[in-house]
Amino acid sequence: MSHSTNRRQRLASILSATAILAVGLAPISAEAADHLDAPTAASMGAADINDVYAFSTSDSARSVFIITVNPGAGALPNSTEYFGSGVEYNLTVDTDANAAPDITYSLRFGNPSGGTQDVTIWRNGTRWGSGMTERNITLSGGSKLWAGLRDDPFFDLDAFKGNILGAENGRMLCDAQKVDFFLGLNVSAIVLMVPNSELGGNGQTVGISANTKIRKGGEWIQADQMGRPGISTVFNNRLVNGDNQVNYVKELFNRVTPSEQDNLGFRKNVVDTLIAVSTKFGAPYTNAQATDLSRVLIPDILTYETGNKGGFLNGRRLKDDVIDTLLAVGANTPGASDCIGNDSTFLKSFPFLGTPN
Ligand SMILES: [Ca+2]
Ligand SMILES: [Ca+2]
Ligand SMILES: [Ca+2]
Ligand SMILES: [Ca+2]
Repeated sequence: MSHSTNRRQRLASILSATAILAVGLAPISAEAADHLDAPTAASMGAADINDVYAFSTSDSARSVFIITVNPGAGALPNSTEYFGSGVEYNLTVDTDANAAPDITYSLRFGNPSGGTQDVTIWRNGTRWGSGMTERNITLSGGSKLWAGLRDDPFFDLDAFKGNILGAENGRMLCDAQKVDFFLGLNVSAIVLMVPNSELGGNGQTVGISANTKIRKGGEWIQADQMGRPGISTVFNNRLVNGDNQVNYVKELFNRVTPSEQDNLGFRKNVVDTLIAVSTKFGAPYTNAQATDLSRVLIPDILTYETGNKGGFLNGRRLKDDVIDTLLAVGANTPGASDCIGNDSTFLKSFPFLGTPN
């Protein structure tokens, strides 16, 4: 398939999604790792976290954290190619396994001007550095920041949602279409690289989570949050919440902190989904097995051992096929796959993400 044909098909697919989003008649079929995961987040791409990554550099000396926002940046409705100037972007690190942040990196952006934006980063409330998007920013202590437009490293969740969760999008695992919805689309990305000494040294297990906040009535209100990929999308679903409740549940998930999730019933959603999906695959989990797994998945925090290059579930590398992993876990079926793999070419060095499409 030529590049231009591919491009046209992509645009056709985007246009049909646009129509769905515009009229709001059908469930959004494109919600992915955490792209477009709830109505409020989907209505403002700049505050809609798509994915969170945490991985080791090849020399195991530094750790890289990435947050992507703006699903289909500039191509899908409600998204732009810029960060929101009224949005706070936070990446939190829990260093003592109590699900409460010990380090918070916060970023804010100025209005776009000439294709770039001013960016400022704070560490635990203290201003750490500033610069411009689309270029490297050197921070004290050997850390580095980059923010700007990049290729979306995520690959598909459409078939998982259709086949497994009954999202009525007509997709089946490994079907003939193999629509990789976010192929050829961009995101706005924040890339922060820190020496492992910043996180307590090598071999430290830390918990990573991201959230966005928007300014409303003089206060910062949390608009989105995520840790591991697909947790809200996969486990807060129609199957276990019903059509009427599902959006309420997804909105609530985005507004609370990870440590509040268990008490609010989100772990029960995980247990119920694990049992329903594994039963569908003829390999049903017992209640005890599903409960054990739910204690790993909630609170929704991406655990990562510094210096460990193993990849998901240890942190998350850009190329990791996290949807296949979630499928295998959900279906209690090792090796299960949606037959869609990584579609991006990554840089070998900072800022690692592929160049924009
Ligand atoms: Ca999101
Ligand atoms: Ca903590
Ligand atoms: Ca979310
Ligand atoms: Ca896959």
